[in-house]
Amino acid sequence: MNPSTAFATVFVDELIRCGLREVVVAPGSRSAPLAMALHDRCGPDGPLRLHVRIDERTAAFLALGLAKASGRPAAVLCTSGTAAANFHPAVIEADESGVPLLLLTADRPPELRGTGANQTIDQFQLYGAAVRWFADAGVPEARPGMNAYWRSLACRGWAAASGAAGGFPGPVQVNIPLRDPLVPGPADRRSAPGGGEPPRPGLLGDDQPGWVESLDGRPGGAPWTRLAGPASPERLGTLELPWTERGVVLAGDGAVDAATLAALAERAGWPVLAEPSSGARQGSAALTAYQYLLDDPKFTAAHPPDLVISAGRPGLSRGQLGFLRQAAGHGARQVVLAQGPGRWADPARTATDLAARIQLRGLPPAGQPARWLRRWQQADEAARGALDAILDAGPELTEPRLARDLAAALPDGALLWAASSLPIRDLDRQMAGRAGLRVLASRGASGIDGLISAASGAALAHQAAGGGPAVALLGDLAMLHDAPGLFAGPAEPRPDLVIVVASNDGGGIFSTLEPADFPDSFERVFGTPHGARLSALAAAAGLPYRSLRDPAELPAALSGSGLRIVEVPAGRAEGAALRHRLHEAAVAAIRGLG
Ligand SMILES: Cc1ncc(C[n+]2csc(CCOP(=O)(O)OP(=O)(O)O)c2C)c(N)n1
Ligand SMILES: [Mg+2]
Repeated sequence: MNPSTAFATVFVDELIRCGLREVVVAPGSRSAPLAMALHDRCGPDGPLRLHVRIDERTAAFLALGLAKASGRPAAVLCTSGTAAANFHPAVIEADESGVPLLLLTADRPPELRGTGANQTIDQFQLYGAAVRWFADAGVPEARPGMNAYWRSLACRGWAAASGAAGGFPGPVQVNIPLRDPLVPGPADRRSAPGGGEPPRPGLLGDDQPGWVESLDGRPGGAPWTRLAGPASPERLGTLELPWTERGVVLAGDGAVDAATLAALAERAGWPVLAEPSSGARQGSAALTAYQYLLDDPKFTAAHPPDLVISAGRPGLSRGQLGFLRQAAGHGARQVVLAQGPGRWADPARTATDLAARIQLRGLPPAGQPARWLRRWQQADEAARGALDAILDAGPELTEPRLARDLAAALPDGALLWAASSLPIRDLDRQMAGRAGLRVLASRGASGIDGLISAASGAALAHQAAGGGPAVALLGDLAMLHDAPGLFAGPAEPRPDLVIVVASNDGGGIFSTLEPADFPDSFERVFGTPHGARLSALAAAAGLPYRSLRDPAELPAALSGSGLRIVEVPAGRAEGAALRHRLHEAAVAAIRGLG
């Protein structure tokens, strides 16, 4: 067996022993040994599920979605050169949001580097500090000791990406220089069971032609380095707090143990201000219009908390950050719950305490009226009533209404992927709290890139684990940004995913921001109308498409199976005007309570 094939076969086998199940491959020649080894281990009964994509940026975001929804590392493989650089946006998102990714970048051997050799760039620590761990594997060689090296290398990469050895999960790059030959030789093919298949450790036993040592892994399919039982990486402890009436829970993306936190808030009588992708927007204390409450300085001045518990990374709106600062000004204690080892969010630098979790002392007897919570809830209900009256008045499926109705229409067990820009914000302002819906978003770096792919990956993993239907709510620029994410070959696993596009011919969010006051530059530089026909894009990808305007037809539009596109036409200026009207009406309703 040649060294490149031996390495790839052993390395893939070891990653499988660690727990690898989902792998994405983008085509190339230098990566051939790994691509073939991965392909060899997938199939109806094989341990791996393989996904092939042309564009490495798409491939990496697909892996990100797979890893995010499954909670276990997904691997993505590319060839040398700019291919590896195209992983970078997903690497940054994975770093910021703690998603375990294994980046396998094939490289040219050292003698070809720095010589102007074809498709050769500097791949050493290509992603800088965005990875948890980087290893340059070295060119595989046929000498004793390599089996232990390759297998322990795979285990280290797995441990660093998954966080199983104690760190915060995230991306890991293993750079793999490979020398020709890059495909199995005739002898390898002949010797393998079944004739044409490449050899496989454990199947071959002693039959490893020309190799210098056994390439077998540990007996019984065990990994080379077994990690001791459930990880207990937290050094941070539980913070014991005396109960106080005026507490507030603020939950952002990446909140840990969100359901427990929501239940605790309910018991403590504290309103829950939870972003859609926090997972904490559930239970009777979760508000649906909290952003409008935070928009109203009169309401926030009249309701200063003396304790704020924040989880995940809040920061979807200026209102949340203003609220944190205002609470700090009143001397409120602010307890931040860490997202994981070494990772916590404190965007307003107002944290007074950091803890893994909290425990409350002196809770009032259950069933006692929670006056503080009631006041927040009454304001929330008043705002909701005013908002719904406006949303329901017109015949059109406006963007805010689409967000509200979509989140309500999906069955329990469904997954909703929310794009950056207005989709996640419309959901945040309009979505009713509910426990059965899983809302995911790329909030680490809040990019509008890779979202079709990330949503596809998340849907694939969600459904592989028995989850229900999936929907992605995307803006039209986000859709165009990741158009390659629509294209997958006939052999590729397809998610059951509806891509619902809020289609306002440009960046609608900018119409709600300061640049909108500069009409000279606004439309071309910020609005960025493109006039793209999404129906034609869908046709190019061979995907079902429909346009949707009537709110009553939303459930029917979501029906079907496979990957499909639903376009909801909208206007940017009209959207901004509607959002302003919603704000005014909600604040008036809150103030109307006296
Ligand atoms: C990769 C990337 N490029 C640029 C931005 C800046 N940006 C934020 S929102 C936005 C407009 C998004 O437009 P669209 O997806 O149509 O959503 P809409 O604002 O219309 O809801 C842009 C360009 C970003 N977040 N990420
Ligand atoms: Mg748009």
